[in-house]
Amino acid sequence: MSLLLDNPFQELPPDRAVDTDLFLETVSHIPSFFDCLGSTVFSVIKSDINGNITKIRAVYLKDPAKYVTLQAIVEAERDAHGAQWPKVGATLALMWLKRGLRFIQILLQSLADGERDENNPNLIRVNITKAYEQALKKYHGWIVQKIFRTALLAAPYRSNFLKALSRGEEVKEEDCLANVRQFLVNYTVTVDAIYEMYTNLNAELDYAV
Ligand code: CIS
Repeated sequence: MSLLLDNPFQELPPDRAVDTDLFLETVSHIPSFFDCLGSTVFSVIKSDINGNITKIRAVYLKDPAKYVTLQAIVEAERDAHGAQWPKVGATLALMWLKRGLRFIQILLQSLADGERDENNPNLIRVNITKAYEQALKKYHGWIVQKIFRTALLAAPYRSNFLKALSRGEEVKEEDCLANVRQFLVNYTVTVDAIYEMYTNLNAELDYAV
């Protein structure tokens, strides 16, 4: 069975509001995936994503009825924090988490679209580099860009990556990519909705770390 389809994102309602509890439950399955990638460099990324999720969950649990959507959290923090906002609390954690989610979206879409380095068809560096350049690079100074280059060298082979997405089972590449495409439908809509919310609320920042 596909790891992705075991933990699918749900279809959004017509107003495209993202349910906080469902969102947190779904993204909580992402960090453990890094353990199958086989290099300690991924533990830095795992811990960053875990930290984001933990921070958003801590705010949500203070008042689940009030924070039923992600937008309710971001708006409540805007009203509570004045000039510090949006570089604060769950608003900041979600700002970074959505960038990691966009990275995953572009990487998976690129694989599903069959983009590959014809000279090295079993490498996924072209797909990873595309995702990095579009989702993260502009938010990274040279030290973090160096971590990226190290992670790129430690990236799994395409065949091993697809196998990990299939829970270690031998699944035909076409079947695995079909699962990826199915997973991407609601996933992409959700990530787009979070980006749109940040734009509409003027909550996006472009500083680099
Ligand atoms: C397959 C190989 C992939 C290679 C990936 C290379 C990626 C790029 C490497 C960049 C290194 C990043 C190291 C961390 C940098 C952080 O400094 C930076 C800024 O952090 C933020 C905090 O998050 O800083 C803020 C202050 O300025 C705050 O401290 C904030 O924390 S807060 O607010 O919570 O306190 N962070 C980043 O730049 C984000 C980096 C995200 C990188 C995401 C990379 C994802 C790679 C995924 C590869 C695997 C894809 C597999 C696809 C799906 C698997 C899912 C399986 C489970 C299914 C679940 C269903 C959903």
